[in-house]
Amino acid sequence: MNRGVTLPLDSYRLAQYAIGVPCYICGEDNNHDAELCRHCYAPMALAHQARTQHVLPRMVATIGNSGAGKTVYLGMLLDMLSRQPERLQVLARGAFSITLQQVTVAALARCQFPQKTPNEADRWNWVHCQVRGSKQKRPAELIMPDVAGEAIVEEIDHPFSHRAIRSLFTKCSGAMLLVDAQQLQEGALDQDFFTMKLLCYLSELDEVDPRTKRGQGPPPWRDRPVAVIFTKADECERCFEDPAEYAQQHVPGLWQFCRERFSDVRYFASGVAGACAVRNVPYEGRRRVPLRIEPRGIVEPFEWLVGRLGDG
Ligand SMILES: Nc1nc2c(ncn2[C@@H]2O[C@H](COP(=O)(O)OP(=O)(O)OP(=O)(O)O)[C@@H](O)[C@H]2O)c(=O)[nH]1
Ligand SMILES: [Mg+2]
Ligand SMILES: [Zn+2]
Repeated sequence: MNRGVTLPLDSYRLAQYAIGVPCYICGEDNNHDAELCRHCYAPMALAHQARTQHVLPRMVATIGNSGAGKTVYLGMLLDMLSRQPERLQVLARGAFSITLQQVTVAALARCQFPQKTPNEADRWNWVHCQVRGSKQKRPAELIMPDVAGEAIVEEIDHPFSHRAIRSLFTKCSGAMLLVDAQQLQEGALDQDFFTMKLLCYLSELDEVDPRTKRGQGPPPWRDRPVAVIFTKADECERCFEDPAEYAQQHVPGLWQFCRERFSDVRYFASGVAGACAVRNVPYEGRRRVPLRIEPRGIVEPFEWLVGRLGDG
């Protein structure tokens, strides 16, 4: 004998999949329960968080060649700010926003530098935080990813190869451009070529972005604040004395380009290690390790940039 049973139909759940949730970074639609955007691999939490806020988060790009020191700088910056609330108050939004600080500090505490950022976009660390400067009335909502330098180079050489990077550069309100002072000291020209290519790429983005032409979105690149930061300045003290003069002498191409095409540029020097040594690591070869951590000039560039972004 068959007994009648009532089975609830869960088909209403499918309705949720009919409505796409746009990714905050690239703007493409995703399912409501996606963790990462299926187009650019940015965390979808950014889109969900942005929808619940009155002020739309703005993006700050940290740009630099592979090995320029982006991960070390950003991780250290977030760690210092979370411990010194009197200068800038920073509040992380979402647990994923703390991973970068955690990974960097854990490595430095073991007297190591963090691993190179993988080239795959789904493995990048994103930080979404609320920042309030001492002179600002309202806190700013900022999104700052730590992307791989190699991916930046690929996107510059082959536009549209990395969606997240292109969207980030198109939409960001300001940038921190990291230049490896240690390499400059050794006379390598890579940094100057990389930064000139990058600045060309950025200024061309304005020409292709219809929102800039219509006066929507962030201002054209020429008016966005750019903090040029000489990293690893602990290896070359002269950099701290006058970073602008150092730029003029060691990266003349960058200096000239910034003077002609960008109106809001300031030069800084920063260093995280007090002293470094070279260690032989099995199967890896020679690796630089920090002997002590003495952060200098870390907060100043970011403080300047947040001040330039204003309350808007
Ligand atoms: N002396 C000194 N060396 C540093 C400093 N910051 C970074 N380095 C060195 O630079 C290397 C690269 O630093 P990262 O922060 O991983 O560089 P990155 O820009 O994130 O590189 P990608 O992840 O490949 O894009 C480190 O492994 C260190 O050897 C610093 O403040 N001082
Ligand atoms: Mg990195
Ligand atoms: Zn996306």
